[in-house]
Amino acid sequence: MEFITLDAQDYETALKEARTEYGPSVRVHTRNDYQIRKGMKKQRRCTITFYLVKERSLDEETLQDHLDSSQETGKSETKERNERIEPGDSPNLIDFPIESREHQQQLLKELLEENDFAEGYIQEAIPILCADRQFETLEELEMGLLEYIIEGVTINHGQYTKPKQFFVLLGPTGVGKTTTLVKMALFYQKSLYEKEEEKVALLSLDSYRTGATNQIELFSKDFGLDLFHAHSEEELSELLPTLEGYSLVLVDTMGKSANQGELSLHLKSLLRVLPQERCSCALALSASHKNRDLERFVKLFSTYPLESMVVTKLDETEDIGNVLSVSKSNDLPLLFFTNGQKVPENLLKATNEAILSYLRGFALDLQALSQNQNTSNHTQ
Ligand SMILES: Nc1nc2c(ncn2[C@@H]2O[C@H](COP(=O)(O)OP(=O)(O)O)[C@@H](O)[C@H]2O)c(=O)[nH]1
Ligand SMILES: [Mg+2]
Repeated sequence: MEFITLDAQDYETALKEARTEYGPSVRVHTRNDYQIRKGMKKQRRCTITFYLVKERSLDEETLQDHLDSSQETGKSETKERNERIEPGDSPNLIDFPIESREHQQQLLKELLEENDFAEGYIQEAIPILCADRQFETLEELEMGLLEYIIEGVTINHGQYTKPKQFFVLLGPTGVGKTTTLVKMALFYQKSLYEKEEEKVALLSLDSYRTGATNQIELFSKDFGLDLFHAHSEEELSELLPTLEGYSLVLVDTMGKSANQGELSLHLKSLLRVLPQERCSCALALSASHKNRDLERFVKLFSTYPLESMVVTKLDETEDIGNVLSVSKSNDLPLLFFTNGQKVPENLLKATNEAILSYLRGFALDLQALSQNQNTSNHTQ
C-alpha cells in the first residue's frame, strides 16, 4: 500500500488533480488545509494524502465471470508525484484509522458518489450511518456502508419461486423488454417449469412498432417458445382460455414515451382484460440511464401497479448505485438484471451477491463477502 501526497490551492483542486492523474481509484486518507503568506496576502492551500484502491473489471458476461474476474486486480500503475509516504510496516489498508467525523463523512460520500448513488440517497445515508457512530477503521466504515446498502435493497423473491401466472414487462422503447422476456421465459422453463405440462408462453401486445413483431417471432422460433399476439381487447379475451393452459405467460408491451398517451390508454385497456389478481407488472429500466432519467421513467409508468423492477444493460455501465437508489426511493423491489445481448445467458437474478459484485471502490474484498451472503434481503 502506498500513499501519495499532492498539494494544491484547495481541496477540490487537489482531488481533481489526483483523479485526473490516477483515475477514480483515488481515496483521500487525510487532508491538511493551511495558509501561506504571499507578500501582504494570505493564500489558502491544501495538501491531501491519498491511496489507490483496486478497480473492478467490467467485461464479464455472467455473474460467475464477474466473481472470477474480480480476483484479477486492476493494478493501477502508481507513479510517484510530489513526495510519497510509505508508512513503516505498512498495515493493511482496511486497518487505517478514520480520524474524525468529517473524515468519515467524506469517505462515505466519496464511496457512494463513485458508485453513482443518487444525491437524495447519499443525503439520507450519511446522517444515518454517522448517527452516534465514529467508525474506527476503514474496514468498519466500509462494512457499515455495505450493510446499509444491502439492508436497503428489496428483492421480489416470490416472483422467482412462485411467479404469478401473467408477468407484464413495461418500460421505455429500446430498454430491452423483448430480449429480457425471452431470457426470462427460458430461465423459468429451466428452473421452475421443466415438466411437459408446465408450459411457458410469450404474449405480444407490442404490435405498433414495425419490426417489433418480427423480433419476437424470431426469438420464439429459435428457442421453441409458444408465442401469441393480441391487438385488441376482443382478441385478448378470445385468447384467454388458451393462455390459461400455461403456467406462465410473459407479456411483452409496446414502448411508451410522454407523448404516446393514446398507446398508453390502449395498453391499459388491454391489460385490464388479464386476470388482475394473477398478474404482476414490472418496469424495465436501463442501468446506463442517469438517476434523473430513471426517476422520470418510474413516474411515467407509475399509473401501472408496478411490483418490481428489471434492470437491463448492466454491461454498459460501471455503476449500480443509480439503480439501487431508484429502487429504494420508489419502493420498487428488484427482480432481474441483464448484462448483455446474449439470450439466454445474460440474465441474473437480483441477489445480494450480484449487487456486491457490481459495487466498486471498496478496499474490502467484496468477492469474498459476496460468497458469504445468504438470502438476507427483505422479501416481498
Ligand atoms: N448491451 C446490452 N444490450 C441489451 C441488453 N438487453 C437488450 N439489449 C439490446 O437492446 C436493444 C433493444 O432491445 P429490445 O429487447 O428490442 O428492447 P425493447 O424495445 O424494450 O423491447 C437490442 O439490440 C437488444 O439486443 C443488455 O442487457 N445489454
Ligand atoms: Mg420490444
